Amino acid sequence: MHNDDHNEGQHAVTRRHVVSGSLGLTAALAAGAVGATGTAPAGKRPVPVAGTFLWGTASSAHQIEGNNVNSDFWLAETVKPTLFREPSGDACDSYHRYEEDAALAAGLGFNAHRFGIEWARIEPEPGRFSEAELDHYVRVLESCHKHGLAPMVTLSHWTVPRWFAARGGFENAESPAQFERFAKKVAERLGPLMSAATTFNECNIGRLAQFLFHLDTPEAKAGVKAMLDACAKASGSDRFANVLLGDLAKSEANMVEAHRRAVAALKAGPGDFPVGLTISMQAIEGVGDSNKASAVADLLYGPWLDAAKVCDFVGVQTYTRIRVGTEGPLPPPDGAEKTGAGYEFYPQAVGNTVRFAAERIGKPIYVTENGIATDDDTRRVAYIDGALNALQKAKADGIDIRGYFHWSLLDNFEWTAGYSQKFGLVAVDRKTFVRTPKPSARHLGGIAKQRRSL
Ligand code: IFM
Repeated sequence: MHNDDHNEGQHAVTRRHVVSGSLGLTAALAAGAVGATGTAPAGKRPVPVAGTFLWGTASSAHQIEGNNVNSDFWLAETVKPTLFREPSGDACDSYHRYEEDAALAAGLGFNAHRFGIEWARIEPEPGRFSEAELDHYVRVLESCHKHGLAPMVTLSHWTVPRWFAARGGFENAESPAQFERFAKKVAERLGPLMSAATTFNECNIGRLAQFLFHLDTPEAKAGVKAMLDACAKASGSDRFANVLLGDLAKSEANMVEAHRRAVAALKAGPGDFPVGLTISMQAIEGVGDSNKASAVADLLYGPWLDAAKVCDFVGVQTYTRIRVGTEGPLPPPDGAEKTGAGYEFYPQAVGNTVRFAAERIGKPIYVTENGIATDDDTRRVAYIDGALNALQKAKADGIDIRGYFHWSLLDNFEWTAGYSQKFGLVAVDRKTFVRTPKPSARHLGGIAKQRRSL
């Protein structure tokens, strides 16, 4: 998310801004959890997490795996014109280095691991599932168990298979059934190995993108259209649609239905784990009398607060605050520190959002993302301390917070901003993929090791 729109004059949007910085478990699997091929061997079972506070890091498949060539985003990154600063390419090569990542996270002190599985790999053609890719994710899940990490799996973190986008994505009336088919397969093959799952990551991202990036301006619309037209042409489609940049009037009801069906599919499968929905929630602070804060909240969440009520938990994802005056959103206060993503450094925001989620949704809460883009790791440490402090206060006030996942373990592909924004606790060499923990990694990992809870 970029609030420098405000600094550049109201509603200015640069091509780079559009997607970047989006603002951007229960039950342990029972002791007899089974893998795809039978009973999971001892030492490879999901760690028991019932009553355990989860400390982890969060990531998505596309942002770390690399070479997600069958996805809509890969295409969008490589067509001309594109809004992306650079393509994702090899990303962090986590497709091959997942074991190293799990060992690293566990060694730092975490007991949980949030990551995505990639639909574009698992179902490369409509209705054709890749057993080899499902096996790959079995191995990823088993490596979590081996290292004592409870895996929390995201089914859909924005990327979709190209064929799905070419058929109109979630604007297509058949999309809920298509997503359900995928969710059923995942539940069957991977469910027994999961400690928790979520359907959509930041289900309200389309709303956030339109609102904060002012996608209704002619300039922004033209940039998005040119890129999506190029994707459509490259895939022989006349209705190529993207989750973030599509027409919400056509897609949102289908996404809500897809979510509802996916929750049911995951619950009906052989696994036994809680299912949630993650929502991008920034602290919305009203400034002055008759401010429009509550109208802005309605606009940003739409149907999703209700949609989360069918879940076992809600994933709160917070990075900053949005101040709202009588005319709408305001820029950060004069002199406010900004993060590398251009918005206000405001770690205490997550204290507000967990309270909001508790009040409006009423389900147990996991903070499934929280973090900062910065080249100055001391600011990441300060951000972590500010956020945890705010969460401790919320917990003391009775808010049911069950885990904290920091975004992100690794410096990774930050959508249209490419590799320019560093959200990682761990640096990644872009050529060798060597991982180097930053002091913040030891700081948060040390807290996770020492504390049973917040
Ligand atoms: O990188 C993103 C992630 O994909 C979704 N939430 C916000 C993060 C940081 O911008």
